[in-house]
Amino acid sequence: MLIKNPDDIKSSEITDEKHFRNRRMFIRGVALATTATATGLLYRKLATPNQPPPKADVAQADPVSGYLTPSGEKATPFDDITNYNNFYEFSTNKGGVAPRAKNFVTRPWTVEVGGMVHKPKTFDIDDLIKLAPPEDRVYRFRCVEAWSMIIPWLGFPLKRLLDEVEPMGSAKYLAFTTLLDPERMPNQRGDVLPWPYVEGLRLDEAMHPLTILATGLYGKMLLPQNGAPIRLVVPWKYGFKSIKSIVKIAITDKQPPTTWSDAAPDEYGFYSNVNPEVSHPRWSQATERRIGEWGRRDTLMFNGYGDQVAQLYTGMDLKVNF
Ligand SMILES: Nc1nc2c(c(=O)[nH]1)N[C@H]1C(S)=C(S)[C@@H](COP(=O)(O)O)O[C@H]1N2
Ligand SMILES: [Mo]
Repeated sequence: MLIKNPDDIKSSEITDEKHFRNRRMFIRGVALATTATATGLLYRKLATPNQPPPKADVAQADPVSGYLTPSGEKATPFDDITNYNNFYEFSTNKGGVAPRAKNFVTRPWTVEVGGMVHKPKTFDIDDLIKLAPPEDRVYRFRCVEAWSMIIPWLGFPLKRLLDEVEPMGSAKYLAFTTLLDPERMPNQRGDVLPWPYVEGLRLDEAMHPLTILATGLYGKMLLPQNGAPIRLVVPWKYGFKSIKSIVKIAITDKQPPTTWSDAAPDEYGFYSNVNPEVSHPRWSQATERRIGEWGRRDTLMFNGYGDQVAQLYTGMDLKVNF
């Protein structure tokens, strides 16, 4: 994200994309040549390396075409969502995350929720999933690097977890932390970013019904590259707010630090709402490249979720609070 100049970004994206397209074509070819059952098996195989069998294996009408946004946009293919990733703990190369994260072990796993709450609690991931069974949510996803996807998440509203721990009246923010374990996340031995990765939300943003904790996609458990076993999804914000492999959520009354705004405060703000009118200092945010499509689309204010979320920012100057 920040280490490259715009020209490098272009050339590396092109290289990336070439490999990634070839691979996609290959997988498409295989999928076309096999039956629906075999395709199902392929997904099952992809979804379970070194993990227990998917518990959230919700049957879906058609894993390839059955997922649409309410406005009818088709989900990005599974293979794209699981092979074009940002997850710097494993690799800074989008095509390199999936192979490097393949053997990441996500059980046992706990999420510690504390700070300014009446009932602090450490949740075992599987208890959490039982408590808040994930449901399908097909969301637009927009990375700050100006590409986008449509992702059929399996997740539950973050509010459900907050209701369990009962935030105090004076609480205002949430601070999220990713696992810190250089043995399991090899890039944490280097210093491309300060570790662990951290993110934050205002409490009202966290309570919004569109804000979810995702535990799967395409009806299957999350693969490591997408942030297994649990990651945040805030569809009206740039992708880096969607912190992966969360181990801790602290409720506080102070705006928490966030990894990208600490690393480059002029480039990444705390709010990071998708906003076509506020450019990144090194590139425009007015358009986006939808993965799997040719050409570019206009980026929508709040990533198209303005009707639902604009009121959270009434009276705020979004050019200052970017
Ligand atoms: N812990 C952690 N979370 C992270 C990142 C990361 O490097 N580390 N990258 C972020 C960025 S920049 C994006 S765009 C999304 C990418 O999610 P995806 O690879 O599942 O599409 O994850 C976000 N969450
Ligand atoms: Mo991103």
